[in-house]
Amino acid sequence: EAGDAVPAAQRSSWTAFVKAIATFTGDLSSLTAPPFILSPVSLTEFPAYWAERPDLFAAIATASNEEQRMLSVLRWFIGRKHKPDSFNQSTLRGQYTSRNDSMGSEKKPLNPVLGELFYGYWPDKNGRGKTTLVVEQVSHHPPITAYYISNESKKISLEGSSGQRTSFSGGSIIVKQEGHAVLTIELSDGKKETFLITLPKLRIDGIWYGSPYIELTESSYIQSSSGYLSTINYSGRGYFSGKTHSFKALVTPPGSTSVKHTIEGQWHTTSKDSKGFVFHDVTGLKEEIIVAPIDEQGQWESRRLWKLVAKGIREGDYDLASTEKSRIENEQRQRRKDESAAGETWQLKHFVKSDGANSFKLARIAKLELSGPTYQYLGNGPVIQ
Ligand code: CLR
Repeated sequence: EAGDAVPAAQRSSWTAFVKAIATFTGDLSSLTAPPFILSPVSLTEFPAYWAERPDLFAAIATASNEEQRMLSVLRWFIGRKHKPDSFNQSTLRGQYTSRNDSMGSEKKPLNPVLGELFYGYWPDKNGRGKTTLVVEQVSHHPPITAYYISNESKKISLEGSSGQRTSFSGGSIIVKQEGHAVLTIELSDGKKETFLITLPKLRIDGIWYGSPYIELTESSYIQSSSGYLSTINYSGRGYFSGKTHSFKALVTPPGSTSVKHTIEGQWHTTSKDSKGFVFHDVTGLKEEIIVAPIDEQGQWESRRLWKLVAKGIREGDYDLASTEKSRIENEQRQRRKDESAAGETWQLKHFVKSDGANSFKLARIAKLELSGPTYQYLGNGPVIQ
């Protein structure tokens, strides 16, 4: 039944919202949605999903050769074999199903303002080194979020940006992701190995019932400068395995199309390699990022900026949430007006737009298509203790 998962009092507003999405093209974030579907978390926090397994991120740097490094990048991307005493999470599970885990369904995140920042870190434990995150909202129309994650002691970093183009088809929201990420490792001989990571296409299903969830579709790629390539094919219920969140990853060596490793499974739980060994298992815990206490954060830092909106959403005080949200949006509009009157433009703090030469070089190896602008980190993030 339509709106089954929607609180009775919000059904008509949900129906109106769904109708609006169906006839809308462009930036979904600007549509007003009923309260039950709102998340108190801004999109600037999402890049943290890349490193909620900081041990796996660090492990890439210590893998023994090109082939093992490709497999460890893939394992960090999809997840890792379960050990009872370790935390388990993959970038995919974090990015695409964690709101279902924590809030019961996919939700509408807060739409970041231009210049919004998110800083945090995962502490050094068991010699894995400290991992730090710097995020900046580098564009508002269209929304683009740039991020830089690094573990200096392991000489490994991830730099990328994320934007989305949305459309509506067959009752689902289709999200084409723009942008990509580049993972860089400095090897012991000082040489660099880089990995271009492209982003999958999303389909948001379950809209009609008011319980949206993400299904990944088509393929994404990880291209190493060593020549190793991982092709990850996604499918959902009713496709080749019939199970939700299914994937099949194929790893090919440099200059060859003959598949050397095949990994198959469900990215939110487990998978096996072609010999039947468990490749990953993410049914356990993750490790949340540590951020400064809200009252010590700067005025552009996400949790401080959205503090009262988030409080309103969490506590069901939607008047507070919407008054505060309007206040922030009006303040932004005024700021843009003042800037154009003064002939000025907003200055980014940690990133500059770049030509993405390195990304395009990697993309050419497997003829991958890249979309969206590329941003480069300036190396000037704060040190948070
Ligand atoms: C942002 C980049 C992350 C992965 C990711 C996960 C969920 C996506 C989000 C991205 C972009 C915004 C998104 C969201 C799911 C729902 C939300 C598409 C790609 C839209 C704007 C909200 C639609 C409202 C429904 C929930 C009804 O690495």
